Amino acid sequence: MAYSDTEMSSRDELRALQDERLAETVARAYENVSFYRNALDDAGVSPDDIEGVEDISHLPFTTKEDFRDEYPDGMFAVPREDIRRIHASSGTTGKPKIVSYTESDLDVWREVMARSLAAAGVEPGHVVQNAYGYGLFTGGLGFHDGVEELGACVIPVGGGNTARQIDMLRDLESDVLACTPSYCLYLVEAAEERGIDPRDLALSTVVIGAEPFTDPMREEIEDALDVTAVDVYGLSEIIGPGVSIECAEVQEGLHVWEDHFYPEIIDPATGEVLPEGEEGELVLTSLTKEALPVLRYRTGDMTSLTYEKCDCGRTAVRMGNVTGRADDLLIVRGVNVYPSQIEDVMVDLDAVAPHYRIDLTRDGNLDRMKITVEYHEEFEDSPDELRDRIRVRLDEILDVTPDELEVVEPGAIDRTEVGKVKRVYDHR
Ligand code: DLL
Repeated sequence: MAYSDTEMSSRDELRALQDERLAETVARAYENVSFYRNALDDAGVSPDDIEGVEDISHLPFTTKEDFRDEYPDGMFAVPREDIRRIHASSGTTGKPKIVSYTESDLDVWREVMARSLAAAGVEPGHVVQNAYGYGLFTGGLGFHDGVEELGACVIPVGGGNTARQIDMLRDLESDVLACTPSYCLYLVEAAEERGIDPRDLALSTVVIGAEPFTDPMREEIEDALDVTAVDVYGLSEIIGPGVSIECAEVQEGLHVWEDHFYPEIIDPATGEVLPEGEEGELVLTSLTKEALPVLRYRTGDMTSLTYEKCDCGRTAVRMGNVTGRADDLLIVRGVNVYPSQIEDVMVDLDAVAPHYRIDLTRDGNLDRMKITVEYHEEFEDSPDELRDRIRVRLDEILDVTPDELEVVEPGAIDRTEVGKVKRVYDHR
């Protein structure tokens, strides 16, 4: 069931709202943020040139580097006293990106998160166990506020604390679990170790996001817990979780809340806008943000868009699941490899557990790729034979074969209890 009427508004109504909001956002950013004023002046664009989304491609892109260069608050568009909250997103390198919210921004966030949860099938009265990290990460508080806004009950367990987490799931009969896909799989294992069959838990839905996962990984989660696993997407620079989500009814693509965030897909190499259906880098523009308006932000996330009507009745455009980022690309001996390609073939095999790591090293001038993967608890054949099977499948899809492929016993690969999982270790 839709949370708000806006979700069903006609494409024409939506477009009119976007046109109006984009023009306002550009004017506000130009007036209040010297970074945007300079960027638009350099591009020879005046805010008056932007009458609606039709004109958006005249605007320059904003990048992660811009956020870092403007650290800590160079991108803020309101005075300090109007800011009610600050979050930060720490990348693997460099300074964190600092993001801020006015009261009105927090209202928008609560609204889009409540819509997202409703789309995932969460209802007032449900108990939602929130295992996203609280603190500077946007996951914890973003979900927390959305659950309360929807009128459901939130258990703010946060990340980690796995033993207590499992007790809560069992004793409080949580209906919904919100966490990263990798942590969800870890909870399954930890429950089994404690003699609890995860399928006996009351859970009906898990809302997974914050990191990429492939379809076989999702199937593992759905099977192990007997739930519907719904993909939620978002990023701190735009708001946090709640930029888009799958509807539980159809689960084919994530509805982008387009009255607040305008999506485009570009060719990451040329910056050219790509037509509907083509895969490229997602670019997002905030349409209502006050504290931190963001124009044409290059997310680095690879996906595509479809405007086809969804059977759930929501009119918002859908983006495909993000299985990788433009900068995930590994170049091994000159050949392009995406980690998601490797995950897709390996995890699809029943004998393989959804835990793996990829290590890249350099031997003289030569790149070496090692893949380590776990076999499933129930797997009883020889790991050597499994290794040969995986190798054949990898050979079919990759243009470069791993130099080493190790099949290890269940539990041998380190698990991530807090934060986002890391699967690729580039030691080169
Ligand atoms: O991860 C916000 C979030 C919290 C989303 C909880 C969903 C659930 P950041 O830490 O700023 O924000 O990281 C944003 O994470 O650009 C993607 O690369 C990745 N990401 C987020 N959601 C998904 C998803 C939060 N559903 C970055 N699938 C984004 C794949 C995702 N990648």
